Amino acid sequence: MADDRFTPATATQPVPTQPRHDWTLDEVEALFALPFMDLVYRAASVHRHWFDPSEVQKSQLLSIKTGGCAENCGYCSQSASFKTGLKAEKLMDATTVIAEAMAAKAGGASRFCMGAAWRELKDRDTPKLAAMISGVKALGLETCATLGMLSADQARQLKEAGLDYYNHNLDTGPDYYDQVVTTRTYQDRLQTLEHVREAGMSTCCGGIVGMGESRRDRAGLLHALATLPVHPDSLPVNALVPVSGTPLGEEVLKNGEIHPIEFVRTVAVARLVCPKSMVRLSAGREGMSAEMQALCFLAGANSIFVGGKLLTTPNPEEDQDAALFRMLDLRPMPLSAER
Ligand code: SAM
Ligand code: DTB
Ligand code: SF4
Repeated sequence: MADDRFTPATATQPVPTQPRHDWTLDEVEALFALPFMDLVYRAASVHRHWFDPSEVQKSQLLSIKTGGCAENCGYCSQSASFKTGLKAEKLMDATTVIAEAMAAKAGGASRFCMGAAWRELKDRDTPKLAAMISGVKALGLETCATLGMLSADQARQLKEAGLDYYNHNLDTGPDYYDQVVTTRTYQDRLQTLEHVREAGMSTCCGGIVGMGESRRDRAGLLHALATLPVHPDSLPVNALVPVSGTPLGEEVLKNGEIHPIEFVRTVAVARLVCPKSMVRLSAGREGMSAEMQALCFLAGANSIFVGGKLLTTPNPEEDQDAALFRMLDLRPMPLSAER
């Protein structure tokens, strides 16, 4: 009897798995335009070449300094330029931060990220940051911080204190960037990333989807990331959390959010163009169905932020994520020391 199985074209062509740095913007946009099933199939194939698809890293965030920020990022609850009703708070003590990190570890997090609403780190705050970082590192957690722009020297000091990753996002594609923020340039961001790499730290760099940008802009963001001298070790894909009072949040509240399938496409393309990066399904999970998150994990996302709060906005509660992990047979990625 003849074999009448259907063999899709994607199953007969090998999916390239090796990292590349010579992507063109058109090539990245062409990935977005693949038939959805082919795109997810390819991304899932690349994902399982480099990672165990059943493991998802749990990362916990803490806002160590909240609000009153001098930048005008049009999505952000913490910018002093917008009335969002957020109460500003000063920099936390190292002991409080370390106690929070212990609780995060007890809850199963293997990574702890400290975020401050600063345009840039000030030298006078660096010793306090160093004390926090070394205390968190001593717990055996992977350490990450996001403190705005860094000088080369500050980056070295943070590395010396035990900082593994520095998060500094490009946020969007270069052509849409001036619709998002005007107080910091794309070049400023690239320079901080260079300082982070030069200091020997891993980079965590991604952006936000659903700010009214076009698909070409989303491709522009991923193209910018995939053509960096070193791919980001960690690539957060945030879905805009619309905050009332912010210009971009108000737009989304009026015009509606990005379609979930387009978001999944973005995750899949991120996996394809930066195959070895940890792709983080970051802000915006609170509004995502379990099915949408499952598609994101299938398409290559392998990290989430856990705990009921991100920096200032809500995130799914622990029991909800525990149920999600059970439902999808996912395991939390162990601490690197336990791997
Ligand atoms: N102030 C530092 C900076 O921006 O460099 C660090 C903190 S900032 C909150 C870190 C990142 O969170 C931003 O670059 C942005 O990508 C993301 N983010 C902030 N507000 C968001 C929102 N409402 N929705 C989605 N992502 C958001
Ligand atoms: C990133 O790209 N996403 C996280 C982390 N880096 C610091 C932050 C998301 C913040 C979401 C908005 C808020 O809670 O204020
Ligand atoms: Fe400040 Fe960061 Fe918010 Fe921009 S994203 S306003 S830099 S806290």
